[in-house]
This record gives sequence, structure tokens and C-alpha cells, in this order.
Amino acid sequence: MKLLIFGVILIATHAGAQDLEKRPVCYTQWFDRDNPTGNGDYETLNDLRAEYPKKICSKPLTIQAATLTGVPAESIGQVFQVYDTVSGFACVNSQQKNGECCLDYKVRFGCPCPWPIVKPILFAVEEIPAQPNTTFT
Ligand SMILES: [Ca+2]
Repeated sequence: MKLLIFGVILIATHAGAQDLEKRPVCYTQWFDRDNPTGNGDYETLNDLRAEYPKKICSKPLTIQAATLTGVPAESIGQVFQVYDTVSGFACVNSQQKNGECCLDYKVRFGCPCPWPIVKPILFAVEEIPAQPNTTFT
């Protein structure tokens, strides 16, 4: 019989002293949960949180939206119904000029580092044979 000893380590990010204004931002993955084929392209925080539980911090510091090809949303020239860290992002087809439809956008959020939160990693560090035939008196 062998006894496994497990160790736990935390991978810590040393941020050091920093101004609040210069808080480091760690970005989430890009999210693209909707297509503009219906009323528009809805990448709202509520919808994204429901679809991707625990993937977005509770209070994002920033939001970025871009087309699926990576062009920043603000350089496209379309009208956005919402585009902020509270509501998320939504482009409504009926609000666009000349009857055009929204492009398909993806969004990501800037969260306070470290993000995602680093969880303890469980791993085996050593194997120690159990003492056989140990007699207790
Ligand atoms: Ca989309």
C-alpha cells in the first residue's frame, strides 16, 4: 500500500504597489453568443453571464467589442444601443443607417487581475511506502 502525499500550490500574480488608476486589466476570452440575423447582435452582460457562468468578473473595468475578423467596433461606424461595462453590447438592426444590418460582433471584458481567478492546483509530489506490520503497544 502506498500513501500519496498531495501538495497544494497557488500560482500568485505579484502585482506590486500600483495606483488605482493603473490597475492592471486582465481580459476574458472573446464572447460571441448571438448573430445579427434576428433583431440585432446582442452580446449583453446578462445574456453572456447566463450562457457562460463564472467566465466574467462581477465588475468589469472595460469592455471591447470587435467584428469577428477583429476590427474594433468603434471604427465600423454602426450605431450601438448599448456598449458599456454595465449592460454589455447590443447592436440593433433597425437603428442602422440605410437599412443595413449589424455586423456580427464579439466582446470581451477587462477584469481586475488576476483573471480568471487562479484556483489551487492539486498534484502528487511524492510517494512514500506505508510502513508494513507496524506494531502498536
Ligand atoms: Ca455576435
